[in-house]
Amino acid sequence: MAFTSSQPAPLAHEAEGGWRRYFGFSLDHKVIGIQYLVTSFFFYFVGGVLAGMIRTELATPISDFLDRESYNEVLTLHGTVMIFLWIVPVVNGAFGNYLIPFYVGARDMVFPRLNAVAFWLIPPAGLMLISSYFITGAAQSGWTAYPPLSLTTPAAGQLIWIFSVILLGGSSILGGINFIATILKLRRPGLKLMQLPMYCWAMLGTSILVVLSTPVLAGTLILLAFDIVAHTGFFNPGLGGNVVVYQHLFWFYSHPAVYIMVLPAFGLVSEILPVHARKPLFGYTTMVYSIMAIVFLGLIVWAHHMFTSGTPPWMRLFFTIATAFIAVPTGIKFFNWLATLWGGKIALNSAMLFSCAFIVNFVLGGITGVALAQVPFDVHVHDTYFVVAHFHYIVYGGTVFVIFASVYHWYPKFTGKMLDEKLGLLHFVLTFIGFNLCFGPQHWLGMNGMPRRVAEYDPQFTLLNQISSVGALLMALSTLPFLINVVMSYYRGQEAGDNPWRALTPEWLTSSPPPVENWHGPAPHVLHPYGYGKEVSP
Ligand code: HEM
Ligand SMILES: [Cu+2]
Repeated sequence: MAFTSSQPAPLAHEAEGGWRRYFGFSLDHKVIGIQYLVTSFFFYFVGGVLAGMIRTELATPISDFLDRESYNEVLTLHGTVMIFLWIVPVVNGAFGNYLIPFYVGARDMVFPRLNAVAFWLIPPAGLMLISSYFITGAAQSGWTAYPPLSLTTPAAGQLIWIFSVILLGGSSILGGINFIATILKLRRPGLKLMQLPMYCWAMLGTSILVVLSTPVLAGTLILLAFDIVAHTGFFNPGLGGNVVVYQHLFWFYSHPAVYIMVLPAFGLVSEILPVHARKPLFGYTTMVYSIMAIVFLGLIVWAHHMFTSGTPPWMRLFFTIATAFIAVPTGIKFFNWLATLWGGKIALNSAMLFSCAFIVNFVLGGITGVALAQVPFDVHVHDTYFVVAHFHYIVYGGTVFVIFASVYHWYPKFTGKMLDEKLGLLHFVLTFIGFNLCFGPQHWLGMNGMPRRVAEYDPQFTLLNQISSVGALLMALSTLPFLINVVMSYYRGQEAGDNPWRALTPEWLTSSPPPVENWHGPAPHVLHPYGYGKEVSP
């Protein structure tokens, strides 16, 4: 393997395949990126239907639409699908595979076959997980699978869940290795790390987290499987095991996992804002250091999820302080984005609207996060709807908004067609209102004591739950203009041309969609990916 320059990847046979390539074992990073994108959107809709079932159940205080067991299954599937089959693959696999080779000036990822294998682990894992609901009954212990619950609920569904999550984790690790190697080793000669577009740094940081933490999850789940199948008792107090050990191991992965879901989104939004504000990305160097600080701190804050698990006082103190520290690099990035917008020639198109809404939602989710890191407050709202509100502001208000912004931004590159801006605006308005209606009231529900993960609740919580369910309905409706837009524009959309946004990053300096070898000639040497408003040529 030539590690030094833009290697001519084994692409020769790719050119002939046409649309069939998208259904087979393609080695082209762009095809794999789109395969990830479409697959994860499919699972997003599955997860959305499950969310709709949860919200329908919660529209009334009694358990009428779903019985308790089914509610637990639906809840577990919703969380698992949304995390492992939607957010993680879409922000890493889809955009990472499509964009990273362009950004480093290469013609493909460094390990194209590994790349394809990583993708092809996802559909069987996802289908297996979903089908467990219909065949054996799905897992019921939530996406966290805490023992002893995961040891006492029906074993078949739990084991299928474990197997699927391990496959998905494996996919993520293979992808992470590929991103690290590609960014570090496949840059075109002369391109320095500090000249890379910010998404590369975000993906480098994220992939370091993936490679360090995902194996811990896989190992933990293997131990859990042994406990279920062979009664080994690692986590079973009845057999001398320790449930808190499981929590430590689980959160050693799952706190970094929130950064695995949100750092790439930071990277994507850092690409989108400068283009549509016609300004350079503010504070490039501080952005890079912030990402790396988040990676480091992200690995040492996990026990803030365990303040009610009998953690000793010194541990509570350490994890509170470490968590508060994370707010610093995150705040730096937030102010950098604002400064990027400040005084810019802002085009208020769909990509920009979703990006700005991301900033707003994410700040709200960040503030409730810092609040949750304070032990007295966390002890009060732990396992209540406040937590549900907090993380949906991060994962939905943050990451999902950026995913939509990214689709509006890169669709012209993927397809050669523009998306319709009117439908985009409708999609944005419905999503923004629906999202805030759905998750805003949950802060109050949580502070007033409504526990999460239950199908029934005290009737005093009815009104706010109904508002929340109406919000969810609006969110469901909001996907209609989006879907119509994506399909219609593909056939009837306005031609995009190569570079409709007059952007400077390398994926725009080629045709739309790009040729198999990414550029017709040599890769462009982009030294100033954010040189907007200045007298520089890319
Ligand atoms: C499409 C809009 C969405 C709606 C209406 C929705 C709604 C819900 C509801 C009502 C719960 C149950 C809370 C509880 O009882 O603990 C829940 C849980 C959860 N949701 Fe969502 N959600 C949505 C999107 C997402 C997304 C995009 C993610 C991405 C990561 C996500 C991740 C989770 C997780 C991790 C849980 C916890 C599951 C568990 O406790 O095992 N949700 N969601
Ligand atoms: Cu955390």
